Amino acid sequence: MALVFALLLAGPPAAHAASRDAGPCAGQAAARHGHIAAVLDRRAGARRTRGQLGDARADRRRSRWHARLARYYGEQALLRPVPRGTAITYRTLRRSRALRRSFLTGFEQLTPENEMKMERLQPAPGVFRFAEADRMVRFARRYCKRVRGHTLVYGRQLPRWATDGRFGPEQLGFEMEWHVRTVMSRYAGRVAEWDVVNEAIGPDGSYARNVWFDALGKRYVERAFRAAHDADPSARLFYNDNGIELPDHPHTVAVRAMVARLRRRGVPIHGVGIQNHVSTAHHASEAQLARTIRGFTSMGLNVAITEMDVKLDPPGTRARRLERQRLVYRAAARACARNPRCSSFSTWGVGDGVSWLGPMAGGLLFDRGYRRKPAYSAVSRSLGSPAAP
Ligand code: 9MR
Repeated sequence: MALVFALLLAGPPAAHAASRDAGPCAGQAAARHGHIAAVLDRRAGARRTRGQLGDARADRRRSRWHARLARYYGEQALLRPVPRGTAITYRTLRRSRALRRSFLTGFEQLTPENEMKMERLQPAPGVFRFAEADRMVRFARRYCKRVRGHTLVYGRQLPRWATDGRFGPEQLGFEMEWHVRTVMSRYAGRVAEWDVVNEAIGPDGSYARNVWFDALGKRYVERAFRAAHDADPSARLFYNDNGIELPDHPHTVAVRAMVARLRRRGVPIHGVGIQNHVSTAHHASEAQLARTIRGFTSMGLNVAITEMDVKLDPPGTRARRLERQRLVYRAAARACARNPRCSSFSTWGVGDGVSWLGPMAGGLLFDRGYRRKPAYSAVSRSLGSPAAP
């Protein structure tokens, strides 16, 4: 307990502080935190001198206070080295009280699953619809949860006007930058981290064909990042991709080469999101994922695990498959937690009933009835537990 308290007071090591900030209520909570700690320190000091309270008891007392304060502000991130995140859709957030409860108690970060994609935010040229995204951001901030913005430039989930050929390459480039600027300016100061470009590279390592690449070539990636940084210079800007868990896979190698080139060119990119959609039969080991993460962090980038799910593959009883799933999740959480530049760990949905893979895939941390599965505590423990209440 004394050790936990000492660590809390000392705060995270410098590298962690750079990549793992404490979230939307950090200032407020930290001020209160500091004040209470000082009062308790004085009291404990006085008591100690009078010989009424031993060090261990004083520490236990202060630890309890810290935990209560953190709960009071919903600011688990202050105590938790790596925040846990999840994707949520607006529809389920509104409809399901069980989902809200699991989210509020089980996660520190929210990613709107579809509500910040271009087809939703800009259904007609110049016509922006922010209502649902706004409500999700407000909801998250009310409970001191961070928001990961997802995603500004993506080859899918595009409005018809962007793909029907009515705009030539030059106009499309302008529209892309205008979209990035408009969305980022709206959420500046409220959404600290964005997937600026999503899935620009294909499984064979070449650039994915999409409307942006076809119109602008590979330079569209750089243009998107520069526009994003202009609109909100304080935001952390990520490139996010699927299928890049294995360090030597052609896809991963190509993404590494792309972000290295962007860095050399002085493009403002701060991190890489590893989606990590895997299954109990096909997944990276802890050592492999750790090597992939290092491949990016050694360039000075942060990494986030952004969309993890672990589909339950046959064979075996449900219990056996859940155990295999627990180990896959634990390996990924450990690989992230052991690298100080791995800044968050997200699943793509709260519970199996709302997964994009359908209710039978069973890939998330909560089951269809929002009960915690074995993988839940493995992830939480691996990411670093908050002080016990
Ligand atoms: O979960 C999203 C699902 O509801 C959408 O129908 C789908 C459309 O492509 O996109 C899903 O989210 C994707 C994410 O935006 C990017 N990485 C892959 C995710 C799963 O397909």
